Amino acid sequence: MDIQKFVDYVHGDNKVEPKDMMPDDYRQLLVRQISQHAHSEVVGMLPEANWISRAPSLRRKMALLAKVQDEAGHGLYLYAATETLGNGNMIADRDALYEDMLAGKAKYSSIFNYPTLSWADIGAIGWLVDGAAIMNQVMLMGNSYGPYSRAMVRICKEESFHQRQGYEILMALCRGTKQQKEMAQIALNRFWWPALMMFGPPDEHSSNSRVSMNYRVKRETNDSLRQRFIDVSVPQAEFLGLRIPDKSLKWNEERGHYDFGELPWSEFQEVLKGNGPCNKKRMEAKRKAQRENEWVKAAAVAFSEKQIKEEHNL
Ligand code: BYC
Repeated sequence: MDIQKFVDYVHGDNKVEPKDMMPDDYRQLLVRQISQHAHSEVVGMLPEANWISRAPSLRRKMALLAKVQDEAGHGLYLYAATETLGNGNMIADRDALYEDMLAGKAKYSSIFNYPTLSWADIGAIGWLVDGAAIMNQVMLMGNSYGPYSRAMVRICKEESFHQRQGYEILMALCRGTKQQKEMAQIALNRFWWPALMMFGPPDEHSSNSRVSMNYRVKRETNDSLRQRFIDVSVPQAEFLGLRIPDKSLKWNEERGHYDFGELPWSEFQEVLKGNGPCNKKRMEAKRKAQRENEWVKAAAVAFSEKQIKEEHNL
């Protein structure tokens, strides 16, 4: 296959569809990234689900429940998009990919290995984690693979509701009692740096960026998205009356951006190795769900087989 022709095609803003010819490393890159993205959505349900039964009002509970359900839906669209890439050489089967994650062979976003210790954390997740996800996913709406790009359009619409519900939780806390505002500040202190690390390692250590940008999967680098996220988040924190926990944070008139401090990259590496605060707990919860819900899958398969037999008089 003529790789340069393919690269020119995607750089002309054309979409690649499942049955089109594509380079093997493009297919491989997409299976890796989209499946990791799907795993992030379904593991990402856990920290927030922790607070559904303890939400402070019926209204908050309904919104959180809907948000967590949305994340399951995002996982489904993304696993379905990944499956379109399977062929004789590439396994993209959802069960196999999921098993890889449970076995620690496939990654999911580092951010979901942090605990949710207070209700304010649910606000911080919506504001910062969904906010960072949107920043990345708006860029991914323009990625070259049709099914992934279309999944992103729908996901971004839902994520913007998630981001607002998180920010609104923090607005209520910041306008509440002194203790409530303190709780919001503590949540920001704990989630700020992990949220910035969602964008991935610095560009010089990003092993996949060069190929990804060449194939128009990524259209912007990790560092440029991180910078944009910081630039939009600082005034949002100021509006809440909260302080970003970074002594080096300063507006740089010349660059037209905020300067910021060094991220805790050794912590990021530890989380990726499985040594974050909740890595083990998250995988245990998913393995437990897999075991306990096995009968639901078996029942659904048995029922569909029975229906097929009846329909075809077998
Ligand atoms: N965490 O070469 P790089 C959500 C890995 S969920 C863990 O820059 P790439 C939500 C990376 O995989 C939204 N690993 O990689 C859900 C690579 O390792 P491998 C989640 C990370 O792919 C529920 C290595 O580090 N969003 O919104 O070019 C509730 C080198 O990195 C991370 C997505 O998944 C990380 N943070 O760029 C609430 C977006 N960062 O695979 C909210 C889709 C890097 O070579 N993914 N690594 O072994 C992407 O856009 C890209 O994969 C990344 C990384 C920007 C994350």
